[in-house]
Amino acid sequence: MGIVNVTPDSFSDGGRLGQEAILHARQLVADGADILDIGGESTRPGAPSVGVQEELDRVLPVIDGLRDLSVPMSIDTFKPSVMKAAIAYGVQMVNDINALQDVAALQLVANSQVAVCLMHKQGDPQTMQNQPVYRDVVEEVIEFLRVRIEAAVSAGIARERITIDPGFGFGKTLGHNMALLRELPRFAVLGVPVLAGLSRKSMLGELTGQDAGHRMPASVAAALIAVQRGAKVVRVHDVRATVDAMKVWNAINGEVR
Ligand code: HH2
Repeated sequence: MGIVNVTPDSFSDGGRLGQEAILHARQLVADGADILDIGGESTRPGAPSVGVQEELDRVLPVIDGLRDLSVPMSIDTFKPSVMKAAIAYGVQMVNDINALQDVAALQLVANSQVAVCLMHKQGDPQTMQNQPVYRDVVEEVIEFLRVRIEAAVSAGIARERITIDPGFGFGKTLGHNMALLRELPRFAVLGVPVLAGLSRKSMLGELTGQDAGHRMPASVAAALIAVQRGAKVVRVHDVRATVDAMKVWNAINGEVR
């Protein structure tokens, strides 16, 4: 899943709007992305919130400009009205960092045919990194996602439409993030595909000492570890480098003899 941030302020790649975002998205597909995740609001820790109209003005022209591509598009938003407009424009997936906890979002997705990614977070982007506390982070995140899957299924969303995400960096310390990555295979108990978003995140900065612009090698390593531990989708900025790493992983797993 290639990240298309149509924002002025995303933590590592903000500043591409309109036509520039469209060209960037096309490059990600040429690089091997199977899904494009389009977002119009940064959710980095402390990010200011964006109004609905502004978010729509950012993402809809980009979705429209990519309609001819064969890869499915996902809308990265927690706002029901943005989901609704993006679905009308043809996106095939809703990526909700709020895991459809807003009833309007739940109903909207239930009344559509689109896929959905349910992500865990503790708190809100403005404050989530202040002091995240868990009794047992892996158990609590699995339990949260189990409840959200059940809520989605009860609302009429078939299990086959659901992907889950532990939400790396969303209200988690380095220790919490490492525990989740280490124990990612445990998420298989939920019976739906796992998506992992580790790309350029501050946990990788903490481990390597690199700023967001220099975290590509660490991001590729993290994506590979996530896939080795069962992730079916990795949400990344550096598509070509990640695809190359996956080719090596696939070869060693028997695709090349
Ligand atoms: N991370 C970000 C945004 N959306 N969605 C899912 N499902 N999983 C994630 O880990 C995830 C996400 C934050 O990263 P990014 O889009 O690179 O930055 P920003 O929020 O600053 O635009």
